[in-house]
Amino acid sequence: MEVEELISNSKVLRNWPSFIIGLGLIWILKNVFYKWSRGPQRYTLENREEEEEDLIDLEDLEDELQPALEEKPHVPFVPGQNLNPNGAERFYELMGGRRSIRSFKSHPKPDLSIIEDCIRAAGTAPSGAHTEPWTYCVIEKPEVKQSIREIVEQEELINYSQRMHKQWVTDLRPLQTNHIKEYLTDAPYLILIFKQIYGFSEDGRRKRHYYNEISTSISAGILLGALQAAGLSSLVTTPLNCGPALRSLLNRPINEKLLILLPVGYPKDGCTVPDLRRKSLSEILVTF
Ligand code: IYR
Repeated sequence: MEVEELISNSKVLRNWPSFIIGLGLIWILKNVFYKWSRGPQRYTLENREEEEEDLIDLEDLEDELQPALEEKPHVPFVPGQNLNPNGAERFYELMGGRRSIRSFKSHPKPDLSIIEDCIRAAGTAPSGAHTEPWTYCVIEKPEVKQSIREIVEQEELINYSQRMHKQWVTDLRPLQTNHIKEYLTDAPYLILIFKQIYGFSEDGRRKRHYYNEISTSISAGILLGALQAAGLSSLVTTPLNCGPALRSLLNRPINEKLLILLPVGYPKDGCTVPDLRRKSLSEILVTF
């Protein structure tokens, strides 16, 4: 009885619908005012980054703005020689033969100089404002590969059993993958590709790295082409949740985020791959 009396006496409780509408209006007005007082949102490329930790506040000292590159006269362009009129067709044939493999043999171990040449090729990639925001870590020491495998397998077990949606695990069934990653210790080389979300200028100040993920991905694509041209096989992996642990294992700085972990080498004898087909040209090309 007392509670009912309290309710009928309380103006707030009796008029709860108007009270809630009032609160809603205040909230809407507050947001409108906040947006208006902040002025137009400046588009910074850092805003595009998905990971929250990527959002970096680089101070702009407007009166001291200098380009990161030296401002100097342009030089004549030397066009690439198209030595081979069938170059594109031959390149397609080369890349058409590329497959991701999950079974590598440890021997023979390709010469490190071949890997270096491939990474040199990857380093020719275009990048936002020519910032070249990539770091390639090449691992050949068995004990480092073993530590990487332990980190990845531990996370992948959780990924497969808890983090990945059931549909995702189901979609992967035809690829016959699981959390056991023998290739991480079998492959003679692991290349860990890091995107640098920002860099440093000579005076130690932070430097913006525009489109760092796209730039590093283009560079990684060129690496795949170079490895294929060198007769080497590779597997593009993006192990979920392993980036920070792998970065600390390799003592890489905080501005570097793992993008791709790429085992490289030769396929084991009897290595098999999923029976896949690629989209035809008409499925991927639209002309106007
Ligand atoms: N990273 C896991 C799962 C995986 C995810 C995708 I998407 C693939 O194309 C293949 C595997 C793994 O490497 O097993």
